[in-house]
Amino acid sequence: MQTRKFGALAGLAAAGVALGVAEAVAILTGASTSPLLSVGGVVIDSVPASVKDFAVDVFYTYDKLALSIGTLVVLAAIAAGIGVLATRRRIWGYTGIALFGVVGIAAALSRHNAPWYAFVPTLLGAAAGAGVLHWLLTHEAGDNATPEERRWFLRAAGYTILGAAVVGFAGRWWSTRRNVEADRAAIDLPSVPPNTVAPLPPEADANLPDLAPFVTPNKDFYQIDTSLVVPQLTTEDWKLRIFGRVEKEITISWAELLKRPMIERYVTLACVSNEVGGGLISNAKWQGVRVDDLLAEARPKAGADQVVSRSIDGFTAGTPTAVLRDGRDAMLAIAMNGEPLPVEHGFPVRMVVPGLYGYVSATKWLVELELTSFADFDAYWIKRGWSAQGPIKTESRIDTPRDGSNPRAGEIMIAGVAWAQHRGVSKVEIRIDDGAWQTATLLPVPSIDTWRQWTLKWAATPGRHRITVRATDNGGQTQTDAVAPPDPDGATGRHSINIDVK
Ligand SMILES: Nc1nc2c(c(=O)[nH]1)N[C@H]1C(S)=C(S)[C@@H](COP(=O)(O)O)O[C@H]1N2
Ligand SMILES: [Mo]
Repeated sequence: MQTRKFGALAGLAAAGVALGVAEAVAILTGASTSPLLSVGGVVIDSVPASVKDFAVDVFYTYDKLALSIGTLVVLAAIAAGIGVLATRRRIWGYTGIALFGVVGIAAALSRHNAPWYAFVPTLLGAAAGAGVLHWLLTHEAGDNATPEERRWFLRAAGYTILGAAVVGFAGRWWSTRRNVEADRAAIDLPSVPPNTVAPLPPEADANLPDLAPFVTPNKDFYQIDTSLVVPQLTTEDWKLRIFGRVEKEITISWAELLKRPMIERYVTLACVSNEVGGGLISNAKWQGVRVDDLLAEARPKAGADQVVSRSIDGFTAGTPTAVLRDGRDAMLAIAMNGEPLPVEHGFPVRMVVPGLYGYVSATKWLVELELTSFADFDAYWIKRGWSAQGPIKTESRIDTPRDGSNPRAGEIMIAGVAWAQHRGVSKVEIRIDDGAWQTATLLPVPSIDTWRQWTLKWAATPGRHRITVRATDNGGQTQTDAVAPPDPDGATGRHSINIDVK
């Protein structure tokens, strides 16, 4: 075997073992101490917002999978290079591993709430990697090796890489799923007093194929967050601290939260990154505790015009204190569509605020509410150039017929959703080609805080047609046709589709 190939394999084996050991140790010390996850987290937090939008656009919510795979490919290439160098001078190999170690340790220690022992997984991983490199290099099967030695080496390197990969991935999977799913399954949701339950009008859903259902099933609910693996927070470890510019600091445990009065509401969440016609919007029934009650107990001081909600992973959103206290159903949600919050959607507790985009309100894995001012603190996306104020814009979408489809001539149903959370949708209009705006039928809704389905029957004539939608909210504002991108405070424009009627 050529020395170069041998070196590359040895480098890969050393890196595989280093990562495998580090990930296995991180099972004990916590996901936040994993070098892979903390380096990934640093990358996510430091890429410019424009690149991140691009990633969201291109990979949708698979952006993090793409990031992980990309990282592994780059790591493998560097590891192979280090291995090759190590066959020339061994010290270069150890130096390469040490540099990786330093990067991993620096990243782990820099993470939000990093424990003092966050360096341990990387240190042990790097030591194991160096050991493997040493071992393989002293059993050098380079140019003057016998065929048996070569085969032995290939097999040793192969098994080492495979073993490390299996240990690493199995460990990561096991450690992220362990406690929390069992904890979640054991939860007995407190009942909601009947008079606080938001009734769902039976006719809210037209039940048309291709039309987004009025209530989005949890598994189909859009997901956006900055965490590489979803934070795992048990109800036992969870507590919420309300502090900052308040008269009375409050800390609440899970048991105490469950004892408080609960409400249940349908609220449609929307992401500011949603493009016109896009799918980063979903509707669910949330159960939780009113935020205004808690704030009233904490008594915000004068000038505390911003409530910063902070996640266990350090994400922050800044919400106007006035919005949280204006009587709308802002809540600390513990359940989504009748089950405890799915881990991806913020288990055990998240914020839900009707009328505001998620990036300024909907903090998942919530652990802190800090009363401060907009002048004093910029939350996660504000630091990256997005608007500090994020009211949801009045928008609408055509779901059926599908863009580019070929429906048969004759009567067809055009249908979609429209939203203007906390103002409510008062009218939806449809235009076929350059015709007049026709008023669509609005389906009933439980409140002004959800999206609203709409339908319009149309006698489709053969040929190409363009269908455009616009909504008007209860404030009398009609959705603008001025096209704007999502950055900095939400996309505008009108959704239209092209069809070819047969
Ligand atoms: N901890 C945490 N909470 C978060 C985010 C995040 O990155 N981290 N993203 C916010 C954004 S931008 C949106 S749009 C909503 C999405 O909530 P969902 O994933 O449950 O749909 O969560 C918000 N809460
Ligand atoms: Mo978002």
